[in-house]
Amino acid sequence: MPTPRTVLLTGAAGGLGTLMRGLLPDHGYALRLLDLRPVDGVPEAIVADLADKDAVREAVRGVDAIIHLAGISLEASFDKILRANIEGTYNLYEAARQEGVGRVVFASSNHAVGCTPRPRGDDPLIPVDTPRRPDTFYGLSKCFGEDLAQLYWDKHGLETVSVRIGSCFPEPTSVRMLSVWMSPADGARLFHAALTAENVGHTVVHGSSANTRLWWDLGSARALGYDPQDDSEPYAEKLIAEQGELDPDNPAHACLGGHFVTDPPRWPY
Ligand code: NAI
Ligand code: 15L
Repeated sequence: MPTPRTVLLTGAAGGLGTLMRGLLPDHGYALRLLDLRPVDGVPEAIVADLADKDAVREAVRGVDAIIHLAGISLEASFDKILRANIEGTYNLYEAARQEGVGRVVFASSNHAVGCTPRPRGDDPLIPVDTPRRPDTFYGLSKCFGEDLAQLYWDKHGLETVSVRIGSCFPEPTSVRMLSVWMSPADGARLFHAALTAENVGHTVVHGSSANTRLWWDLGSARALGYDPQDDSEPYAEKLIAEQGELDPDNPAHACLGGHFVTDPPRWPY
């Protein structure tokens, strides 16, 4: 696939979208932005709901690739998740197929496999082919997105890299995040690798930095050319002093998905 240059970034007004808008142009991309909400300071950004099939089709027309971040990013009622994450992602893939877009980078989540026990001691890292164990309807919608990506590759030759993102924020803010944190700069490196690697078909990767306390295997991400440069360890001493080590008897600390397993944060809208 030729190196993509014009990339549609959905969810551009959100936290990760805002970080990526700042970083991806340095990797050579011209971004077309879409979100349900206006994007601060970017009047030309497309304001559209993924439910609007015509608007979505127009938005994908002429782009080389799509980074799909838009959707509900926390737990919500099944009805809301169905509309935004399941039907919305379907609408985007269908538009991409119709318009001949060759590659999608899909923001999946650790919560697609959030009920997987976290490694302890010398346990092996969680492999990327670990069975799906969603911890929420939100995580379930990410399982759907990954399967949709597989369907569109097998049936239509539309390639996807599904990135099971850990926690991509400027800094880790919890002891759990020390294991799943992806620095924004590593996030941009991983998205760049996902956009440019050859012959990805549908590839699932874990999305994090090269953390000392890593819980999962980064092999399939590295195979795309991803070379993470960051590690959460410099934040460890302060976070552990404030919050304590993970408690082996606390169910909210037992699994990859952390507190999403026991008490997931809710989408506020
Ligand atoms: P966010 O909630 O800050 O941003 C999501 C954006 O999607 C919002 O700006 C919202 O307006 C937009 N959106 C929601 N429904 C929409 C619809 N129907 N049509 C168009 N736009 C819609 O979330 P964040 O943190 O930026 O995450 C971005 C993506 O990455 C999400 O898909 C999330 O599930 C995924 N992800 C993020 C992680 C992180 O650490 N930030 C971790 C794992 C996955
Ligand atoms: C996610 O999937 C959420 O979208 C994000 O807000 C974080 O909570 C992240 O997972 C996490 O697990 O820390």
